[in-house]
Amino acid sequence: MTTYRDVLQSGDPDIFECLIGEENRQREGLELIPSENYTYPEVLALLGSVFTNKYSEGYPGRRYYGGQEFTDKVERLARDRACTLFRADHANVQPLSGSPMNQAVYLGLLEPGDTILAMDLSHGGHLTHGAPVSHMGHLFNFVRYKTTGAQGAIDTDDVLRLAQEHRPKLVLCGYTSYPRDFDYAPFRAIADEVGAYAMADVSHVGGLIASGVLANPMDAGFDVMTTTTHKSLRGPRGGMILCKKDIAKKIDASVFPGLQGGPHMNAVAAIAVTLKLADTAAFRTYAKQTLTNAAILADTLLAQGAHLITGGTSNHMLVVNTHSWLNMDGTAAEKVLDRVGLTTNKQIIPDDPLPPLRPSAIRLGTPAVTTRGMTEEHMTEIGTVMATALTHAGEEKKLAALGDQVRHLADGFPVPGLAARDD
Ligand code: DSN
Repeated sequence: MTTYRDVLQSGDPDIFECLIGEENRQREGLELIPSENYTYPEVLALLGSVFTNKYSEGYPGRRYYGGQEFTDKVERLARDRACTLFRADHANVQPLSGSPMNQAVYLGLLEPGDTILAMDLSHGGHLTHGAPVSHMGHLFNFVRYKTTGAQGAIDTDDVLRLAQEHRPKLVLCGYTSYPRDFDYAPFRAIADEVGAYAMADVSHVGGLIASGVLANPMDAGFDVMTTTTHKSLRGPRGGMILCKKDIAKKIDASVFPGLQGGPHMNAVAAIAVTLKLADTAAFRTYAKQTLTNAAILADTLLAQGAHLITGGTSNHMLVVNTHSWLNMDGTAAEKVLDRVGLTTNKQIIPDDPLPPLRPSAIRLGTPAVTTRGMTEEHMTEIGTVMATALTHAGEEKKLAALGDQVRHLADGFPVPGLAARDD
């Protein structure tokens, strides 16, 4: 029987070759970028399903195109499952990904020029949290709070002082590179003090919150929470907005027709399945193991002399300052680790003295290797390989041996949905 892969192989051998190359890269290496994961076979199937053929502008029961019998059902299931899992009144599952998701919240709740109090980019905030190079950074007046001290704590008295001085309309918790958890209640109180909305962007930790191993901002009375669906939640690329009832209409109108046209229903169907799978004992075990693995990886690296931003981790992520540790910038470190099959990303650190394309650190995370079934002993091995590679960066023979070791380790833990090599 001819398969889609056969058709692709003969019809577009260039792209087919890239697909095979990427499959082998994922199979043979280990993914340690904290925002990446290996999704479920069911998600892969739905992303490549006929739901991609369908336009569904509008919302269930109120669409601008016919033929919505199944898409309506899919979107309702996704919304209901999201509300149950995150204890929210309302969910919008249409954002195409993380940036439009956050943009839709700002544009739906605020007026251009309004002030937003958010985490500084180099201290862990995301581009959409007001980086000057982003459109949102021009459209709104972002005021930034920073982490303090070697432990990277957030001084909420200082955040309150900034809020009283600048009177933000929205107070935002959330990060893309911060290896600690937020204490949400003080942020809710600060927002109340100045009459602002309290928003959390939990994109990195959505899966850890869904499973109950990290705190849920909705339990602290936040108005709105955003999360991407492809990081610790392990679903397709996409975004979700969870909110209280009183702002649900504003949020929905802001996503469609305010910012987007038709949602990608293949992704919405895949999000629905992801949310069902996140509400299981197996996923809660996975989330717990993700945190344990991060702690063990941190301990292993610290024992090898590594410098970790904030001194360790309380979530799924680590930031290793290779510049202060080994006088090696994050770009060079990323390349050395790529050479041995460990995929990481270069990372700026708080008030980084180095430029963004050659920053001081690398960022690591355990969601993906935990999905492959790895546990404590494997984190010890990975951390040791990593430290050995970084401290023997110029020694090609050593790096080749470490590369073999990583391939051997990866071989024992298949990527979900990816068959073993057949050559
Ligand atoms: N790219 C995501 C991350 O790596 O954290 C944020 O957009």
